[in-house]
Amino acid sequence: MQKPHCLGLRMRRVITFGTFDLFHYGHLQILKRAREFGEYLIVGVSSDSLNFAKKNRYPIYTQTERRDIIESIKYVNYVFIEESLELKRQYCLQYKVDILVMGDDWRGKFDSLKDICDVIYLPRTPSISTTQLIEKIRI
Ligand code: C2G
Repeated sequence: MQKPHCLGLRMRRVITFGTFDLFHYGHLQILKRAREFGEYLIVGVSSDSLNFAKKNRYPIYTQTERRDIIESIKYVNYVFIEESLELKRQYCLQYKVDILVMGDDWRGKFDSLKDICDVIYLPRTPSISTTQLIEKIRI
């Protein structure tokens, strides 16, 4: 069967963002489900400095390591480093995205982008987070 772009149909481009530190099952699930909304998935991996500014600590894995891990996931087509939370509109326009997907811990936060793309919040995978993993490893 021919792929949509061979038939002259434009692929639907999906974007999502995240830190993806200590990559875990919840991260895999959001990437898999985000990709199901289109044919091309773009991921913005937040920079180390953005994380430090937001949480006052650096991620366990560097942005290069986190980017390399995300790039190796089969659902992902393209990865870039997200330098600022304020640049979401610019990134969505730059990458010509049709749909922005985020976990529902971000519900409502990106509704202002609905004039340029669809905005979808998916339920988080229960009982797993980077913070919980760090706590478990510490014990
Ligand atoms: N996620 C999920 N289920 C979990 C944990 C995370 O669905 N159990 C989702 C989050 O909702 C998010 C994505 O995985 O959509 C990445 O999560 P984080 O790495 O925690 O990213 P975060 O620090 O929320 O993003 O512009 C956003 C920034 O890049 C920061």
